Amino acid sequence: MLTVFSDAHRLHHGTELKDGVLKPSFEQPSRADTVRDRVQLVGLGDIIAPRTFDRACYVNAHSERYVSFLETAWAQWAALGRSHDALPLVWPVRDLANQQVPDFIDGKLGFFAMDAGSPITGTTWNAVKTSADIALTGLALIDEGHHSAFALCRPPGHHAAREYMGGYCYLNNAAIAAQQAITQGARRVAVLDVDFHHGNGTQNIFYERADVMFISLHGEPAVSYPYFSGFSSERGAGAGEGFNLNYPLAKNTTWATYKTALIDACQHLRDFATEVLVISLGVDTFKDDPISHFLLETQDFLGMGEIIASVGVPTLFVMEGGYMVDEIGINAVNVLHGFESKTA
Ligand code: SP5
Ligand code: ZN
Repeated sequence: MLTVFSDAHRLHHGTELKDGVLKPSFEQPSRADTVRDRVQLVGLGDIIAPRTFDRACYVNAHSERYVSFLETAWAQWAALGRSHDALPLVWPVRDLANQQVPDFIDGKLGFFAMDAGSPITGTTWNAVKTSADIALTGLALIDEGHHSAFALCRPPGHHAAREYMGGYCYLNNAAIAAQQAITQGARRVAVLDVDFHHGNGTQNIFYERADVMFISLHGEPAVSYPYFSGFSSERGAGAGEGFNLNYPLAKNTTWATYKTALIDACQHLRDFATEVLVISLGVDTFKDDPISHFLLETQDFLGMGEIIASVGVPTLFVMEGGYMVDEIGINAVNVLHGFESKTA
């Protein structure tokens, strides 16, 4: 399996509020480098650089004004003499939800963000754009006949919705790739999200679509970020009704329970007759992950890849979360090895 990777991810390293204190983010550059090192060590396959894509490929999954905001936010922030990470501090909740975009950067940041977990620095956009290009390059490989590819994206993407960032995510790499597959002629595409956190952004982007199915397995909203989405009652709307499936799972979920949900999800993907499968591959379901509370073991990730292979279609793996830096390389590559063991 080919891996698409770029050093440009190191241009993004920000801060986040942890227990009320601003600290270096859990989502740090060593994550992607650790996964890359593991890919190399076990000889998964060649590691290639991303191609560059037209801006229109991101505007397919996001709105024009949101992409423009991401491109220009730092310049507006820095013009005020600010040098620390740009972070929002007020949000358009419920009765404050006027849909007018403010002119001032502090208002813009709140309008286009779901939380304060996605800091913008002077070099963030460069890393974000390259991360999306990595996913699009992976999709191009699938289009050119590869049965699978690994888009080693960083920053991650699945919390980023059509018009907002959040949860360390800016552009939704998996959604951009899925939309690109549709744009290039696929009739049915699916995104299966195995990150510990609900893929609220991907759900948002495809909620009213019957041509892109979205399925997510994640920590139940009552006790898991992002708290406000991921309920099993969220099943899509309009033409998309029935094409969005959520599997919220309890705290301390182990492989036995997870596996049953995953097998069920994969049956839905086969029933849908998806032509291309995009996996939002987070490995923060690992038992020692510092911000999550599932109990998957390292060998369980092999089983995860084997079950995903049972869908039997060309599959693009897109890196999302996973914060136990020592283990994320082993766990992510185990999924890929498990997949290959059932497809070679
Ligand atoms: C892509 C991805 O995995 N994003 C995750 C974003 C999670 N952000 C909020 C984390 C809050 C964690 N607080 C838990 C404290 C545990 N001691
Ligand atoms: Zn996650």
